[in-house]
Amino acid sequence: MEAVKTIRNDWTAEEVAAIYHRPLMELVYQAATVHREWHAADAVQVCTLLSVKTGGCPEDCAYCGQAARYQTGITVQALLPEETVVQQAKKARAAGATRFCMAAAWRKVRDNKDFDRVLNMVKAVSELGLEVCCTLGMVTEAQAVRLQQAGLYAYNHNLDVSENFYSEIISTRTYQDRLDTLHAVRKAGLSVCCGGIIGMGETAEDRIGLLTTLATLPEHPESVPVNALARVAGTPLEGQPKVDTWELVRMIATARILMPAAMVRLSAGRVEMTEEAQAFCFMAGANSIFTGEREVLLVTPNPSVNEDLQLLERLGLKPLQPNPRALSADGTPLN
Ligand code: SAM
Ligand code: DTB
Ligand code: SF4
Repeated sequence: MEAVKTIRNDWTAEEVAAIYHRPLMELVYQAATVHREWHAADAVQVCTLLSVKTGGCPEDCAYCGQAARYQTGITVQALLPEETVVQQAKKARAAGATRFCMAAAWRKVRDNKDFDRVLNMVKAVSELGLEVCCTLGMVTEAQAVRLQQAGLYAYNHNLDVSENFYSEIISTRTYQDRLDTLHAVRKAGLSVCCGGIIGMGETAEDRIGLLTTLATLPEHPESVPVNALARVAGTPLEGQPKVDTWELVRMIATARILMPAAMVRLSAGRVEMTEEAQAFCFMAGANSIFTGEREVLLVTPNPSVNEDLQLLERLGLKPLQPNPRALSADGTPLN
């Protein structure tokens, strides 16, 4: 790795493979070095996730506990009232969160009353000084602009896997659909949150393919969630083996080296990880986690906020301070 602070969008799959396959200790050392050049390596952004509409989703994502077609036993929940969401956001802020992500089990955003309600939620939560993120499925540019004007900071839409492996996991929307949504989000001036999942039976080549696609987008996502599959009983992927820690560390370290300015989020799967494994992920360049008093992500378990804050303290890490751009969230464009 050269020490100069340059962002590259022209990574080749060969270069990415060479990084990904480096001897693990060397890879982590290099990623940790990049992390220190670009970020305060002792700061971890604490994000809180809230499912504002749960289950009953028409899509067939093979990993997902919220797809209506799989018998996963979750409680389906219609779109929450705005007051409930604001209460949760206040609690999250009091517990140290600086980013609040609202997720809906929708295929796509529709221009209806529910979307109007989400826009009101975005406005109210952004007024609390939180970075507001939404993940609502596919969006058009016009919808993304409305979200941005309501005070949305970021939009999450994952590529999930490599283009080659994609059809093994989802058939109800295409890879191009996902890229189109990312393009719309970017054009609307929103911060882009886009990453993927490991542990679904993909090869190292697939992981390298996903990382290459992310790192060669015209602009890197500002936020890259790296999820370890949360295995949900009733989904086609319920029987997958648990993700190997070193594979997760490799994925995080490579993402950190390729996209040095991004926040790399250690997302799903932490509940099955030891503290040592999580510490290695932070060393490899992860600088954000999801936590909250509800101890769930969307429909799967997550560590408690107290455990998490204690872990950060033991490791000498501290929750990242609020983002001043989010504090002044009044619908003005980023930058
Ligand atoms: N329905 C919207 C969509 O699919 O874009 C938004 C919510 S969806 C839950 C957001 C992302 O969470 C997915 O793209 C996937 O990467 C991740 N995710 C969902 N279920 C997961 C699981 N069981 N394990 C790991 N990641 C998961
Ligand atoms: C992302 O990449 N990870 C978060 C967020 N985006 C929405 C969600 C993870 C979901 C984990 C499984 C569940 O609880 O449903
Ligand atoms: Fe629906 Fe999103 Fe789950 Fe896919 S990941 S089934 S789109 S909620």
